[in-house]
Amino acid sequence: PHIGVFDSGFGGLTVLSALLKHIPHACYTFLGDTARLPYGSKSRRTIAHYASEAAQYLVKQGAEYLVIACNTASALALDAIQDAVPVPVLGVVEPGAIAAHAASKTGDVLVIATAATVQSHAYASACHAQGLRALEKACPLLVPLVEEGWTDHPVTRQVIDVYLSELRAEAKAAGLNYDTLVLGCTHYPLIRKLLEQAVTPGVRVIDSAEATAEAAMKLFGQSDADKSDTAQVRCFATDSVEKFERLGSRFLGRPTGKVELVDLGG
Ligand code: DGN
Repeated sequence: PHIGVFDSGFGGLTVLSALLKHIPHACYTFLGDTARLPYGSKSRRTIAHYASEAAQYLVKQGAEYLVIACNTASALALDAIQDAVPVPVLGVVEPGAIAAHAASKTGDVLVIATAATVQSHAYASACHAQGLRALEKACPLLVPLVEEGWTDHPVTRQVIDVYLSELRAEAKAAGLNYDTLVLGCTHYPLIRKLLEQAVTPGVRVIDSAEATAEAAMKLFGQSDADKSDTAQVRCFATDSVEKFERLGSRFLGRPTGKVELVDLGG
């Protein structure tokens, strides 16, 4: 299959990395809207407009399926994107909630994400739809720390400790008996180990990138019509291709290859 993968920047390469593990024979076109990021500070209307344009571009490139590899765009604009293109569209929020449901015994989960994702309460709604209670917390300092490459750094450990101790206090006040923590941001898989070390022992960590790749495999990874041994990956960005190439390989876990510049207009 030809799978289009979209993010506001290059963080979604963690989702592409998980997709490559689960559906290794596919052809992937990744588009990062680096000229217009961050989406987190923009309105739902603008995010829907930008993300729909990007989705249409990927379909024009031949994508038969789309993965919205950005929590913010999935949380605020999934319906608009689905209306804008004629192909199946999968976001990262619902698979994260379904994986949390499978992991949690107590039915109470915690979600960490960017401020925009938390404000939308998309994870809380998706978790409620699974019969879970969810408490969400914005951890805005984690994205810049990961982009700085501080993925195994004492400052990042300290920041995580502060956020998680606040979250523990909020969960206690809300009477939650949580046993699962959902990573609701594309950047967090890079600090998964640090987060796992910082959570209360016994709490399961769910990565929505992994969960999305598993969902994608069930939805559109079964076709072996055009099975080849190696995946093809093509990356496009709307700006800053050098930064994309430089930082992107850390998120993808391998070199991104040459990133092509694209102008979406609008
Ligand atoms: N891709 C965004 C997300 O998953 O929410 C994080 C990046 C950002 O906020 N700049």
